[in-house]
Amino acid sequence: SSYYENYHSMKEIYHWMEAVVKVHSDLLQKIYIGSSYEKRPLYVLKAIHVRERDRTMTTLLEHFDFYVMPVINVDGYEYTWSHPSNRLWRKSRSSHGNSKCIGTDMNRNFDAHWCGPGASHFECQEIYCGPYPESEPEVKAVARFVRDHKDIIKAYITMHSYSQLVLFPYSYTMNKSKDHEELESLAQKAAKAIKRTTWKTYRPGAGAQTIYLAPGGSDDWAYDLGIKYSFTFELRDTGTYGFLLPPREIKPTCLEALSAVKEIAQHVLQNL
Ligand code: 0X9
Ligand code: ZN
Repeated sequence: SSYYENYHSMKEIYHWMEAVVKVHSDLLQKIYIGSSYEKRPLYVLKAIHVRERDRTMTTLLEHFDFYVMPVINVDGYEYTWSHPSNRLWRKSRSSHGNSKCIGTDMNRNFDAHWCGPGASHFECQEIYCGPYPESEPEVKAVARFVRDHKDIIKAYITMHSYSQLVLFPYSYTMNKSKDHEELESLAQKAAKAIKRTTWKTYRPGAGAQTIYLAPGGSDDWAYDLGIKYSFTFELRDTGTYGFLLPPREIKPTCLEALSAVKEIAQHVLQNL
């Protein structure tokens, strides 16, 4: 089975990034945006507009560059491989002060109502917000990259698992954002695109109203920075395998996620 039908170690992912930018040097660039707590490099891939076979992709790539960061939590991800009994490790691998527990929840560490209700100040919790906003070098690197490009970034999408949801701001408050209606209808369109692609059902909704209050997330932070089209995809499945999705489901999950990304990009293009 192919590369895209399996999970890979960090080492393999680094080699893959190196290889794809080499093979597709005319359409891909690898951008170094910083390093992790354990000093691993953090990369963003930039897809440059070129002629494509797929008609909608061609149109979209004519108008937009796509920046993709395959892995933000490089240390945590590596740890799930080197310590297989911790396959479900969520947090970073940083240690602050003299705490007996390791790791900060990166999706509670952005500067968006940081550490309000739905996050924890306690280091041993899975939703530990860290000692201060952007305390994690990985979060700081992403925030800096997005901040530095905020005038050219038209949409921000962060991929998580699991639950099959298309979420939009806010997650830090139950209140609706000022773009609630537009984002809700766009999330609905994205979910419909997924349905057409693989027949899977994804539910659209504002984060706090749909799942739970969760401050310090990258989507809310990007939205408040002025990036209106900000989404979190919670990918497959709905609980049968949960975080341990079988490799055979990776490819269809990518296909349906891509169809949702295209739907969002087309909407952005119509509303430039
Ligand atoms: O809780 C989270 O960070 C996300 N769910 S997960 O199970 N993948 O951890 C949901 C994120 C929704 N958006 C924000 N909380 N901002
Ligand atoms: Zn997540």
